[in-house]
Amino acid sequence: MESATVNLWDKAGSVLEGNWNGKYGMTVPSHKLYPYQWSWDSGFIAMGNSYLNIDRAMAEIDNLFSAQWKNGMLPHVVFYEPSDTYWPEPKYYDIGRSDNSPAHMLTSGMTQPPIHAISCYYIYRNAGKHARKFLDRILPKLQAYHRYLLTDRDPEHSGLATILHPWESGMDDTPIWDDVIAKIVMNNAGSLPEYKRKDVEAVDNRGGERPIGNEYRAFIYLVDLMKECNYDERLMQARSPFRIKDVVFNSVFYVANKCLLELASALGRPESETEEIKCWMALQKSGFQLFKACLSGKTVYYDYDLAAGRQVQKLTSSCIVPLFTGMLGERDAADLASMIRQDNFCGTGRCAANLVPSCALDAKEFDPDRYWRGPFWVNVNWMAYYGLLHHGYRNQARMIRDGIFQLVSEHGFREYYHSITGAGLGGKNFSWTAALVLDLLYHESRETPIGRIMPL
Ligand code: 9WN
Repeated sequence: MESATVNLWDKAGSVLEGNWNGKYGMTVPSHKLYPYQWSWDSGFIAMGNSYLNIDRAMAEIDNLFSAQWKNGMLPHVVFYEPSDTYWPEPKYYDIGRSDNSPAHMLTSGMTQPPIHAISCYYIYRNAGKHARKFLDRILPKLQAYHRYLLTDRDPEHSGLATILHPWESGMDDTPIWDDVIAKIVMNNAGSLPEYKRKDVEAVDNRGGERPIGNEYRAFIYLVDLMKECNYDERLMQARSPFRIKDVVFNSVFYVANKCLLELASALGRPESETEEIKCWMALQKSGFQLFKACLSGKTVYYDYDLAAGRQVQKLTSSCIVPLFTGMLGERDAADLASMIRQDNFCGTGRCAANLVPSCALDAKEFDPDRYWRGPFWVNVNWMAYYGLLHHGYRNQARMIRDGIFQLVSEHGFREYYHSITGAGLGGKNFSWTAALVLDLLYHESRETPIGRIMPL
């Protein structure tokens, strides 16, 4: 590696080191702002640590899964000890209302994108025999999680899991659900929950880059509704105004199933398990038709709002993420690659780097510094990178990778970046940004696990 990249490698490693919590065997996303263990963050972190410290990578996943619910649900936050810098606090979720919740731990009552089988595939490729025992105990848990997502979370048998809260997408305030949130606010005018937020104090929020007050109140309204339903899946789906088949969640899920299948075959799991995964993948593949649409003669993918019975046709970074699945035909992939090159995404020269912003530049909702409504996020661009590479768009993929390197070199390992100025925003020393930079740096010279899995 050249000295600039060695430098980045070391810096990324120290971010993960600094965020590691040895007492509980997990890594926080960023001190103060996110003081607990977050599910998909830990998935990305384990990928990064699979290059640096395989025992930590395994502990990260083991500890997260020790909080798995009895129905297979993997919670999006695991609370170890109280912190006064984040709200909702551990007890707010009151998970004892559900018979499925673990008795020994405090967790949230919802999930996040199921990235973890991909992380376990990284561990398997990078640890060899050392990971055997870990994989033997984690595979049944992964299988149970995926089964939950395609049964309890897909009563329609569509092959697509439904999310019941914006936080489950990991892209909290994306414009995709503005209409649903607006309806919640309108229908509950004057009665939305009041509380004291801590996230706005934990970051310098002068620019107002966190989700705004009404959005946050609607988020808490939805948590309260889940509690009222005692986290009963059927009841939540019958009563919730927020029921979305989300493109990013389900794209990640498809790749996770690819990895799970590889792992199950490599470890000699029973045929009933590998067959089950193959059936899921076939169903998922046909399910993706629900997302497919045509925009000016080109294929694009949109979320589907189950409650409204229609696609949400908004141009955000989610639209191009199906490239990451590797399941698309060459024409559809070409359409998405060209969309990334267009003026309203990477093409204008208006942006600080050649990266995909979280919302199209010409959309009325575009806001370059507000959370998932315009800034650059490294994890989504990491997905675009591998998707482009898989479909043969090598130069375009390199532009994305270089854009990420440019931002972290100039502005540090931040949670997200202003898409016009490149300024770092949100949490500092952000773990998944560091973890995915490690993966991209490694990919410079050698094949990475995800690079191997994509051709499947
Ligand atoms: C709510 C931890 C998490 C990420 C999400 C990101 C943000 C939480 C919040 O932080 O969500 O889960 O309080 O804003 O949107 O993707 O996992 O980094």
